[in-house]
Amino acid sequence: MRIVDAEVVVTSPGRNYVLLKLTTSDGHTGWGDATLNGRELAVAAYLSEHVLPLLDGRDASRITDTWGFLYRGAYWRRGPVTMTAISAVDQALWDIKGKAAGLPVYELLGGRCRDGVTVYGHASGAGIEETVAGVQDFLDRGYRAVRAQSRIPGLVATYGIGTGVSEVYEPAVGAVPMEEIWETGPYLDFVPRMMARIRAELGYGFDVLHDAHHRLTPIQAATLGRSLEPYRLFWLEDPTPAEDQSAFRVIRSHTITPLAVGEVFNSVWDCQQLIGERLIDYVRTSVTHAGGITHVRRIFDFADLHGVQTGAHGAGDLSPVGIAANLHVDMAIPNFGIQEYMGHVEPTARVFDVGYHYSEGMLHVSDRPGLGVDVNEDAARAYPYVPRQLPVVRLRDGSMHNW
Ligand code: EZ4
Ligand code: CO
Repeated sequence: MRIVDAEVVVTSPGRNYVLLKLTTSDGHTGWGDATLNGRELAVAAYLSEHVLPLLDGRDASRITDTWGFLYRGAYWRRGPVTMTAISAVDQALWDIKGKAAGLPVYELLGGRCRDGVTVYGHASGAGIEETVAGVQDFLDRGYRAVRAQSRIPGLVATYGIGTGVSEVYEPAVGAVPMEEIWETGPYLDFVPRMMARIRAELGYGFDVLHDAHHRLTPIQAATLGRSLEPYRLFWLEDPTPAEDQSAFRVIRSHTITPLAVGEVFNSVWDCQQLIGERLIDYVRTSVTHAGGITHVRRIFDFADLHGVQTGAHGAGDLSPVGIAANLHVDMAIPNFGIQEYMGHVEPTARVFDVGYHYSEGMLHVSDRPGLGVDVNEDAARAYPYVPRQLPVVRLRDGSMHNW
């Protein structure tokens, strides 16, 4: 089973997605997600200029060997662009292996450990009342875990807030990013009041999550974590910029609020200390950005050895192919915690034939062979790439901060 064709597909049905399609000599096709939000074309070029020429004629059944060939063979290791590109090849090869075997990928990973993948939804609002209503709306739709984000009074824009109730935020179209102003004081005052209202009005019979999106210092994060303890969060996500791993010793020594980190990580080396020292409770690496199923499985096994559970990134900037790849891993690992699920904007369904479905707080993978997501290439061509930028953040005095 040789790779005889490889193609990069860039499409923008509401958001930009980069996909890799591999075809084998015996007629199987495999799809991989190569989407890196805001830096899409770098991965597309890495693949088409540096990876695709190496794949021609390779044995498609040798997934781990191909992973090592691309990782070690580049000499320049790690980094989001490299690891997203390797991931796309890895996903496509797992998709092919499943199709060749006539089995869904989770069967090849050891079979199902659970009935479905518990997901959390994204509630947001222009203030506390709207956010409480947004959480209630998710509970009404069967979710048992909801992330709550609200606009902060006094701040013009806040991370995670769409234009209407629980509408997901979308990156701005154009070559120049939007600039937002951030103030930590009002945020630290607001979030505990929001969580108090959520618990007072909706009770403790569901899980609530929150994403601080890298905005705090370690001691501010410790302060927030401690003030949220009465509301028993499922997790506080990304309280500080995640590359500073020892910062989490400070946070951890002050609060019992569970911590989740890692959507921006692309290898096990990014979270070696966080997991090895048990400084976090959930690791958020995704198949798409952390080297594919082959590498994410190793991260999640390493986490399991240290009592850390998984909570893979699943925002709308991951294509349905990448989400499906995460779901197959989620089904097959013992230390699954939760899966992020934002869904996709409407035109996405015209490009992707998505095998998984949502029901009663869970996503269910399909039993189609492989990853179970197909791509309509004619439809994909109808949505050409649109430059989009994630926002950037400054403090009141004009200095740069973290979005
Ligand atoms: O900001 O995926 O927890 N989810 C998140 C996401 C990220 C985007 C960045 O591309 O933090 O909303
Ligand atoms: Co996040």
